Amino acid sequence: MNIGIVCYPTFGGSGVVATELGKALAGKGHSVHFISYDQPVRLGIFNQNLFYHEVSFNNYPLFKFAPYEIALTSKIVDVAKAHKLEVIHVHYAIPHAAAAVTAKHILAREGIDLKIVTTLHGTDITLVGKDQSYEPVVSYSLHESDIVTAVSESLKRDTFTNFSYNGVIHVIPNFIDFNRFNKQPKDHFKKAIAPNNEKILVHTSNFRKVKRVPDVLDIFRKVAATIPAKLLLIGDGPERAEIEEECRNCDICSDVTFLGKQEAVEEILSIADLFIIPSETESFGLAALEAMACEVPVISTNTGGLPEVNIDGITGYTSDIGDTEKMGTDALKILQDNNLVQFKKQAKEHALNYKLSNILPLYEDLY
Ligand code: GMT
Repeated sequence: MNIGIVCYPTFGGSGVVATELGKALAGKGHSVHFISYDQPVRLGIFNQNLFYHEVSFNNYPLFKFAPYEIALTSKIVDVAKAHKLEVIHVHYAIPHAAAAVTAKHILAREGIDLKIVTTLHGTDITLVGKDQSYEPVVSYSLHESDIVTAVSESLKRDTFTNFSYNGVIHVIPNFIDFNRFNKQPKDHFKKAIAPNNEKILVHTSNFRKVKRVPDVLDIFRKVAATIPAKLLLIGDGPERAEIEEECRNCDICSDVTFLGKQEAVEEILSIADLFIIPSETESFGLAALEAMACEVPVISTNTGGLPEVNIDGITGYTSDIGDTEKMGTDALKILQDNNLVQFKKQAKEHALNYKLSNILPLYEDLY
């Protein structure tokens, strides 16, 4: 098939899922055309079936805000006509779904039938999308999409609660490419991070408020007060500078390392003992699943789709938002040597349910 994929090109989960999906579809012989304002970060491979079309536009002094959605719509129309797209699959509703709907209507006037698949990822529904400034357009775009999918049961419920949409929502969870996310520990790297065999705790995020990164430090402080431990913080975002500054002046400073944005997260996860994700809301928690694939148990909140991914007492533990006391206690429980091996095994076992070969056919069936 000829498939267009619209996504954010950044490190965020929706862009990663869209890119990995596109690469897998190309691997199965589909022609896949990415449309975005930048080359998606994980696209960096050559494949004869993969194409990238950049949305570019002329700015003009009159515009306070450059009209990206219009430029995106025109690019979808152009690529759909030139490459005979049958489906346009948009990841993250805002503004991608609305652009696809307008493109579909434009093409219909020329007798071209472009089908829309809209995949909801999280904040497009739970935080940003439900705001009055977006809700009517998102609801309309869902109605006009041919297929709507959500990455968890929780996100499906949130969509029905927050939007005037009563159509079908297919739940297709995110997936893992085990060729990449597999425990491959590099001893020299582990030695450099934890020279005295300290336990290694990891957190990955875009350092937005919703991720509650200060809770990660709180949990780590509790762990480090009892056992020798190191904390690695991966990613970057608006909250990082302030948190890093605070951390520089605190008691655990020498055991905490801010690594910034990293391409090869699997290498870091491969030496980790525990992953921490104490988010306020998380529709799925792909970062947690990537950790579990590398045999890393998870301490998470019990919000949104997290309990679907992190099974309480099996792959780790879940707690109420902000209950860092319990999260610290649970972290220590997991890190006890006689428990850790079992938790690691169970984390990997559950992650295997989300292997790419289980999930890819679900999307292909919908197309
Ligand atoms: O976490 C973010 O805010 C980024 C966002 C995105 O769209 O890139 O992540 C959302 O989509 C991911 C992929 O489906 C999910 O794993 C994340 O849980 C979800 N984030 C939230 O719901 C906060």
